[in-house]
Amino acid sequence: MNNLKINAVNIFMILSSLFGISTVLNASGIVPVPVLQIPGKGSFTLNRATIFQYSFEGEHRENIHSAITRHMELFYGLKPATPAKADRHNKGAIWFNLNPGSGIPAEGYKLEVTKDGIKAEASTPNGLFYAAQSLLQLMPAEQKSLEKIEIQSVKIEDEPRFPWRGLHLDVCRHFMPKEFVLRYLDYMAMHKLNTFHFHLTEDQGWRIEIKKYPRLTEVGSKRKETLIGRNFNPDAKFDGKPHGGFFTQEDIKEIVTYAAKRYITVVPEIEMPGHALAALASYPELGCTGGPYEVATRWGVFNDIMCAGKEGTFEFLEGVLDEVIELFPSKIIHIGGDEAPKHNWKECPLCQERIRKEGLKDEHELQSWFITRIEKYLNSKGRSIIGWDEILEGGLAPNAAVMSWRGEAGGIEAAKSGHYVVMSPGSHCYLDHYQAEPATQPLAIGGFTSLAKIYGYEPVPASLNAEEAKYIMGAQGNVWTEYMPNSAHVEYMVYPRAAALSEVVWSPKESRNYESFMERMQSMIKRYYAYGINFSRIEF
Ligand code: TNX
Repeated sequence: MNNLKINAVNIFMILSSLFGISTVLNASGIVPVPVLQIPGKGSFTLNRATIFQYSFEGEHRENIHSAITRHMELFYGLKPATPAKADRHNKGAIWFNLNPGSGIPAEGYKLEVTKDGIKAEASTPNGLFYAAQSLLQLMPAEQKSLEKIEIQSVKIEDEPRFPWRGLHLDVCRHFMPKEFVLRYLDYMAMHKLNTFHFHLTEDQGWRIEIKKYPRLTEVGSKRKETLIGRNFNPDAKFDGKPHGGFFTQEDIKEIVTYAAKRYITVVPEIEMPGHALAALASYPELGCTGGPYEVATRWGVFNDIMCAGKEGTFEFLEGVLDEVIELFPSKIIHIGGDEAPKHNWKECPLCQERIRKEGLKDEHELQSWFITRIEKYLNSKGRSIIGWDEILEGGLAPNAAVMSWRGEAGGIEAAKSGHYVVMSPGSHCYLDHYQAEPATQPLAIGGFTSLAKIYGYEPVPASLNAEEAKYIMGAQGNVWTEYMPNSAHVEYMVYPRAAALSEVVWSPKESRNYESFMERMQSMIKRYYAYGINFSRIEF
């Protein structure tokens, strides 16, 4: 993998100096920028008669071919013919060659366009899917009816820098319909993002049907009203309107299948022990005080969390997780772990008894014990856990990965102790933060993460040595929806910033260049128009 990268980067450098950097960087308008692109002479003409051939059949062929068909129909009203099987490239054809022995790294691909045809090669279907995404970006970005499409000759060699290229969505603070989640996945695929972090449970709403615990959705998926304006405004008013919604297990299956066809892993997050008021409102016996509790109507951090002393809490969580792992094939399950105030645990006789019995030092160690117990359970089912960086407090569960959000310190500590890490620091990766001067923007939670700032993010901290750096699985953009009441608003906050993130996690560090990115984004923006994405026009 590294060899290919080093060679590719070297060739890239040589070409850059020969032709002037922008010629090479913009050989095509592809975002995220590929590892290597060598422009060729002439072009290939694609028309209705062009045949798409594949070295393989079955569901992967269907996934790749239908991604191409959908795009070509929507953009040019040109529907490619039914795919055919071929073991070699035929003149005039577009050939997708799945070649496990090619030595191309997982998710990587080669793509060659000449006047005689197009060849894509990869060792995995994922790689061919990304070859197809790049090919679509070599086609005209404008949506207009076309009978033939000219594709400039080019040779591309490409592979992602990181295996975790994540985008998160909080469907709890504001529920988002299934149709939108599916579109969200489409846009991720277009940017070669491969991990969808689905934040499903919160204080303000429980959004996944669990058959064993029906009250989670009967009670926990609804709140009676929602705060208007900022959380910390003491005069804040409420809108008086009930808000609710949840995904049935059938919906979840549909989302997971849809994602898989786009080579996206859906990582579900079930929050524990904090951010759990909706669960407590449904089953008050899960809390230390026994309630009553109410699904939260304002934002923030709440003292009422799950009781760590009661066995019933673990019976409940195991019951929930049993259904979750049936629905989500992801090896990694997110167990939350953030923002769990220890106030109630300090007062609760059962939590205190647990601390004594288990020989724990304090409530932080109790949280660590809690998470480790859940980790053991999930490990026994063949899954592993990731949690927010608070799970480091009181000792990290032995096999846990860490999602570093309060800056990078948690991620650095975890990587240094041999734990896998996803970087998602609030400073650079929070897509709920303002993207421009707040006075010009709709209300947001705060912060400031411009397009250029996220583009400049470097997921591997300088303080890690090469060995430790291997534990950085990648980075992720987080989309908390306290101040995003609907899907149009989510799109406004996410695009084009997720495009900048895609280049951070996919492209070689050396190839990143903001000017080139902005130039290439001109084409991407045209695609956003065609797809009807409500992107932010601040920079465009
Ligand atoms: C902190 S990030 C939270 C979320 C909020 C977010 C708002 C994290 C692990 N916890 O519950 O929605 O800040 O930016």
